[in-house]
Amino acid sequence: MKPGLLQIGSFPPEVQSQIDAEFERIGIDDVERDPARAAAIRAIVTRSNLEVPAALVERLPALEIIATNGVGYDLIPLELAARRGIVVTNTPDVLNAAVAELAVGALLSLLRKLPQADRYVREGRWAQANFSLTASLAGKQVGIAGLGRIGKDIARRLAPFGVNLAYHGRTDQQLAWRFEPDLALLARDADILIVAAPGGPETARMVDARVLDALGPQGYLVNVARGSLVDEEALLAALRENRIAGAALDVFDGEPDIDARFFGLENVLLMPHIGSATVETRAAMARLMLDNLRGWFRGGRVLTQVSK
Ligand code: NAP
Ligand code: 8YV
Repeated sequence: MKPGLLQIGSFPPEVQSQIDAEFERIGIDDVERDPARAAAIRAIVTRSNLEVPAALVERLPALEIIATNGVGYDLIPLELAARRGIVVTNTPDVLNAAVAELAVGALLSLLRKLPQADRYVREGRWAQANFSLTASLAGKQVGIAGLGRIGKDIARRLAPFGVNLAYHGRTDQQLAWRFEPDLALLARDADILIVAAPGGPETARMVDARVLDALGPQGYLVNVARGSLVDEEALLAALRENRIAGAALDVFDGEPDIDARFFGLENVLLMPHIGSATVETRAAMARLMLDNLRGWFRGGRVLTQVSK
């Protein structure tokens, strides 16, 4: 008999057909209607940008594993899972390159104003006057908040551009790059602040008005982590008043329904949470997510368990 599975979010057809071949999908409506159906659910599959509510987990007495298609686990009730002995898996490392590529691409796009330049040409304005000068990446001071798997991949990709790198986190990793325990000081010394730390209560609003003011009018912010790490009111005000030079944002509070005030700002590059969204990377993530589920149900072993 196939194990019962509850799915949160949607997956591409090729992934969906593998899920459906190996599991009996039980819908959320069934959980609400029928406690016996709820009691047949042994696995949850989800995506890291969607919430797994604690109240839902409470209603699934036979739940053994939550497998997320993503590295972040800020929207999974980890403590409840640990108390219940529910295994939680994610998909680390296989997405580092894609997220790092997006961070570097977004940064270059922000500095060189590529969306504006594209619009300039399309609107026929080139023949009237040259496009305004933009900012170089070479020689800039770059601070990375959260130098983990993705942060290091970003740093390694940025180094050949001739930047000076420093990082912030809870621990000095004794690397060649300078460690800065105070985020505001990292921002003060940086031309570019890149955020790549996990979401959750510990990092909530760590990029606040103080940090943005420290970054200053010549400073750029790039966020490929979670919207929750940035105080969006403070960011909107800083962008509007040109107290920072610009921002490139892949993640937002309340996404996908983001604050519409961003749309009116020219100094912000907006992306719809696409850090890991390449064909190759999403396939690798889905493979790892499925291998975790298979490992659990075939032998009680998973490949990439979340441990906090
Ligand atoms: P990771 O390897 O766990 O790295 C996280 C880094 O953040 C670590 O270096 C850690 O260093 C630091 N950190 C943790 N708590 C901190 C705190 N309270 N203050 C400051 N730094 C802290 O994680 P990863 O695999 O690189 O992923 C990072 C995050 O990227 C994910 O959690 C996810 O939210 C986001 N992400 C976004 C996308 C996207 O599509 N935009 C895709 C994938 C991932 P210390 O332990 O020394 O503090
Ligand atoms: C996607 C992510 O949002 O891995 C993460 O933490 O944020 C992303 O890769 C998504 O969860 C893909 O399913």
